[in-house]
Amino acid sequence: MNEKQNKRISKFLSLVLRHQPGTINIKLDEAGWVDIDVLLKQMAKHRQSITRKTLERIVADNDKQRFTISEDGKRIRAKQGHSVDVDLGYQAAEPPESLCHGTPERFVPLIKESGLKKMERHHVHMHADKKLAEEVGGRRGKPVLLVVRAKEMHDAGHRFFVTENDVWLTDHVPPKFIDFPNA
Ligand code: HQG
Repeated sequence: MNEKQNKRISKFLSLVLRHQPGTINIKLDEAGWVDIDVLLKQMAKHRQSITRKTLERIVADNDKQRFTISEDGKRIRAKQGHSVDVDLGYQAAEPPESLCHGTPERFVPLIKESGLKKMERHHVHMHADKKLAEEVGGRRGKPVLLVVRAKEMHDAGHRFFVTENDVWLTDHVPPKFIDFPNA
Protein backbone atom coordinates (compact mmCIF):
# COMPACT_ATOMS: atom_id res chain seq x y z
CA MET A 1 0.00 0.00 0.00
CA ASN A 2 1.48 3.33 -1.00
CA GLU A 3 1.32 6.66 0.78
CA LYS A 4 -1.50 7.95 -1.40
CA GLN A 5 -3.77 4.94 -0.85
CA ASN A 6 -2.99 5.10 2.83
CA LYS A 7 -4.11 8.72 2.98
CA ARG A 8 -7.25 8.00 1.02
CA ILE A 9 -8.29 5.23 3.39
CA SER A 10 -7.44 7.34 6.39
CA LYS A 11 -9.71 10.09 5.06
CA PHE A 12 -12.46 7.59 4.47
CA LEU A 13 -12.08 6.32 8.04
CA SER A 14 -12.35 9.89 9.34
CA LEU A 15 -15.54 10.31 7.35
CA VAL A 16 -17.26 7.19 8.69
CA LEU A 17 -15.86 7.27 12.25
CA ARG A 18 -16.47 10.97 12.83
CA HIS A 19 -19.14 12.29 10.55
CA GLN A 20 -21.18 9.93 8.43
CA PRO A 21 -21.21 6.35 9.70
CA GLY A 22 -24.43 5.93 7.72
CA THR A 23 -22.44 6.08 4.45
CA ILE A 24 -21.47 2.44 4.97
CA ASN A 25 -24.35 1.55 7.26
CA ILE A 26 -22.50 1.33 10.53
CA LYS A 27 -23.53 2.67 13.92
CA LEU A 28 -21.11 4.12 16.43
CA ASP A 29 -21.86 3.44 20.07
CA GLU A 30 -22.29 6.32 22.51
CA ALA A 31 -18.51 6.58 22.96
CA GLY A 32 -17.78 6.46 19.25
CA TRP A 33 -16.69 2.81 18.99
CA VAL A 34 -17.53 0.35 16.25
CA ASP A 35 -16.62 -3.35 15.96
CA ILE A 36 -13.67 -3.78 13.62
CA ASP A 37 -15.25 -6.87 12.02
CA VAL A 38 -18.40 -4.89 11.26
CA LEU A 39 -16.40 -1.95 9.94
CA LEU A 40 -14.30 -4.11 7.59
CA LYS A 41 -17.34 -6.00 6.36
CA GLN A 42 -19.28 -2.81 5.64
CA MET A 43 -16.26 -1.17 4.00
CA ALA A 44 -15.94 -4.19 1.69
CA LYS A 45 -19.60 -3.87 0.76
CA HIS A 46 -18.99 -0.29 -0.25
CA ARG A 47 -15.96 -0.86 -2.46
CA GLN A 48 -13.49 0.09 0.26
CA SER A 49 -12.18 -3.36 1.02
CA ILE A 50 -9.10 -3.49 3.28
CA THR A 51 -7.61 -6.19 5.48
CA ARG A 52 -7.36 -6.02 9.22
CA LYS A 53 -3.58 -5.75 8.88
CA THR A 54 -3.90 -2.71 6.64
CA LEU A 55 -6.31 -1.12 9.08
CA GLU A 56 -3.88 -1.70 11.93
CA ARG A 57 -1.05 -0.19 9.89
CA ILE A 58 -3.12 2.88 9.08
CA VAL A 59 -4.02 3.37 12.73
CA ALA A 60 -0.38 3.02 13.77
CA ASP A 61 1.11 5.20 11.01
CA ASN A 62 -1.50 7.93 10.91
CA ASP A 63 0.27 11.31 10.97
CA LYS A 64 -1.92 12.68 13.74
CA GLN A 65 -2.79 9.42 15.48
CA ARG A 66 -6.44 10.07 14.69
CA PHE A 67 -7.74 6.59 15.50
CA THR A 68 -7.49 4.17 18.36
CA ILE A 69 -8.10 0.43 18.68
CA SER A 70 -9.57 -0.86 21.94
CA GLU A 71 -7.33 -2.83 24.29
CA ASP A 72 -9.04 -6.10 23.42
CA GLY A 73 -8.43 -5.40 19.72
CA LYS A 74 -12.10 -5.67 18.85
CA ARG A 75 -13.18 -2.09 18.35
CA ILE A 76 -11.98 1.13 16.76
CA ARG A 77 -12.89 4.81 17.15
CA ALA A 78 -11.68 8.25 16.15
CA LYS A 79 -9.98 10.08 19.01
CA GLN A 80 -11.57 13.44 18.31
CA GLY A 81 -13.10 15.66 15.67
CA HIS A 82 -16.58 14.12 15.56
CA SER A 83 -19.60 15.90 14.23
CA VAL A 84 -21.91 13.04 15.28
CA ASP A 85 -22.90 13.04 18.90
CA VAL A 86 -20.45 10.99 20.98
CA ASP A 87 -19.11 11.15 24.51
CA LEU A 88 -15.39 10.44 24.37
CA GLY A 89 -14.86 10.82 28.09
CA TYR A 90 -12.20 13.49 27.77
CA GLN A 91 -10.31 14.43 30.89
CA ALA A 92 -10.85 17.95 32.16
CA ALA A 93 -7.43 19.45 32.69
CA GLU A 94 -5.66 22.64 33.59
CA PRO A 95 -4.17 24.11 30.43
CA PRO A 96 -0.75 25.72 30.09
CA GLU A 97 -0.39 29.51 30.25
CA SER A 98 -1.19 29.83 26.56
CA LEU A 99 -2.44 27.68 23.69
CA CYS A 100 -2.29 28.30 19.97
CA HIS A 101 -4.96 28.27 17.32
CA GLY A 102 -4.14 28.76 13.66
CA THR A 103 -6.79 30.13 11.37
CA PRO A 104 -6.92 31.42 7.80
CA GLU A 105 -6.44 35.19 7.62
CA ARG A 106 -9.94 35.79 6.29
CA PHE A 107 -11.62 34.50 9.48
CA VAL A 108 -9.77 36.91 11.78
CA PRO A 109 -12.27 39.80 11.62
CA LEU A 110 -15.11 37.43 12.55
CA ILE A 111 -13.09 35.89 15.37
CA LYS A 112 -12.32 39.37 16.73
CA GLU A 113 -16.04 39.88 17.03
CA SER A 114 -17.37 36.55 18.24
CA GLY A 115 -14.29 34.72 19.51
CA LEU A 116 -13.35 31.17 18.55
CA LYS A 117 -16.43 29.07 17.92
CA LYS A 118 -16.58 25.32 17.52
CA MET A 119 -18.27 25.59 14.13
CA GLU A 120 -19.11 22.06 12.86
CA ARG A 121 -17.12 20.30 15.59
CA HIS A 122 -17.90 19.62 19.24
CA HIS A 123 -15.15 21.86 20.55
CA VAL A 124 -12.68 24.54 19.61
CA HIS A 125 -9.33 22.83 18.94
CA MET A 126 -6.04 24.27 20.21
CA HIS A 127 -2.44 23.13 20.40
CA ALA A 128 0.38 23.85 22.81
CA ASP A 129 2.70 23.65 19.83
CA LYS A 130 2.80 26.79 17.71
CA LYS A 131 4.01 25.04 14.56
CA LEU A 132 1.19 22.53 14.65
CA ALA A 133 -1.39 25.28 15.06
CA GLU A 134 0.08 27.13 12.07
CA GLU A 135 -0.21 23.98 9.98
CA VAL A 136 -3.86 23.63 10.98
CA GLY A 137 -4.57 27.24 10.01
CA GLY A 138 -2.66 26.82 6.77
CA ARG A 139 -4.99 24.11 5.47
CA ARG A 140 -7.38 26.67 4.02
CA GLY A 141 -5.30 29.74 3.29
CA LYS A 142 -2.59 31.97 4.67
CA PRO A 143 -2.48 31.13 8.38
CA VAL A 144 -2.62 33.57 11.25
CA LEU A 145 -1.53 32.41 14.67
CA LEU A 146 -3.86 33.31 17.54
CA VAL A 147 -2.67 32.91 21.09
CA VAL A 148 -5.30 31.96 23.64
CA ARG A 149 -4.53 32.98 27.23
CA ALA A 150 -5.71 29.60 28.40
CA LYS A 151 -4.67 29.65 32.03
CA GLU A 152 -6.43 32.97 32.57
CA MET A 153 -9.53 31.61 30.85
CA HIS A 154 -9.45 28.48 32.98
CA ASP A 155 -9.10 30.56 36.13
CA ALA A 156 -12.15 32.53 35.00
CA GLY A 157 -14.16 29.29 35.05
CA HIS A 158 -13.92 27.91 31.50
CA ARG A 159 -13.43 24.17 31.21
CA PHE A 160 -10.63 22.65 29.15
CA PHE A 161 -10.13 19.07 28.04
CA VAL A 162 -7.12 17.34 26.60
CA THR A 163 -7.19 14.39 24.21
CA GLU A 164 -4.79 11.44 24.21
CA ASN A 165 -2.88 13.06 21.37
CA ASP A 166 -2.52 16.43 23.06
CA VAL A 167 -5.21 18.42 21.35
CA TRP A 168 -6.72 20.94 23.78
CA LEU A 169 -10.46 21.49 23.62
CA THR A 170 -12.90 24.02 24.98
CA ASP A 171 -16.42 25.17 24.17
CA HIS A 172 -15.82 28.74 23.12
CA VAL A 173 -13.00 31.26 23.43
CA PRO A 174 -14.31 34.81 23.99
CA PRO A 175 -12.30 37.43 22.09
CA LYS A 176 -10.97 39.02 25.28
CA PHE A 177 -8.81 35.94 25.91
CA ILE A 178 -7.25 35.98 22.44
CA ASP A 179 -4.02 37.76 21.52
CA PHE A 180 -4.20 38.74 17.87
CA PRO A 181 -0.98 39.51 16.00
CA ASN A 182 -0.36 43.23 15.50
CA ALA A 183 -3.41 44.00 17.56
C1 HQG B 1 -12.61 29.01 12.30
C2 HQG B 1 -7.77 19.01 11.98
C3 HQG B 1 -15.31 32.42 11.69
C4 HQG B 1 -11.48 28.26 12.92
C5 HQG B 1 -6.71 19.96 12.43
C6 HQG B 1 -11.21 27.24 11.83
C7 HQG B 1 -7.15 20.34 13.82
C8 HQG B 1 -14.19 30.83 12.90
C9 HQG B 1 -12.59 26.97 11.25
C10 HQG B 1 -8.62 20.05 13.84
C11 HQG B 1 -14.73 31.34 14.10
C12 HQG B 1 -13.18 25.67 11.71
C13 HQG B 1 -9.43 21.30 14.05
C14 HQG B 1 -15.61 32.45 14.01
C15 HQG B 1 -13.48 29.69 14.60
N1 HQG B 1 -15.85 32.96 12.79
N2 HQG B 1 -14.47 31.35 11.71
N3 HQG B 1 -16.16 33.03 15.09
N4 HQG B 1 -14.28 30.61 15.12
N5 HQG B 1 -13.40 29.80 13.25
O1 HQG B 1 -11.60 22.35 10.79
O2 HQG B 1 -9.40 24.25 14.41
O3 HQG B 1 -7.42 16.55 10.26
O4 HQG B 1 -13.56 22.78 12.36
O5 HQG B 1 -10.38 29.10 13.16
O6 HQG B 1 -5.46 19.39 12.41
O7 HQG B 1 -9.22 24.40 11.86
O8 HQG B 1 -9.60 16.72 11.46
O9 HQG B 1 -11.30 23.50 13.03
O10 HQG B 1 -10.36 27.73 10.85
O11 HQG B 1 -6.50 19.66 14.85
O12 HQG B 1 -7.74 15.37 12.45
O13 HQG B 1 -13.41 28.01 11.72
O14 HQG B 1 -8.92 19.49 12.59
O15 HQG B 1 -7.52 17.72 12.41
O16 HQG B 1 -12.43 24.64 11.11
O17 HQG B 1 -9.16 22.22 13.00
P1 HQG B 1 -12.27 23.23 11.79
P2 HQG B 1 -9.71 23.70 13.07
P3 HQG B 1 -8.10 16.51 11.57
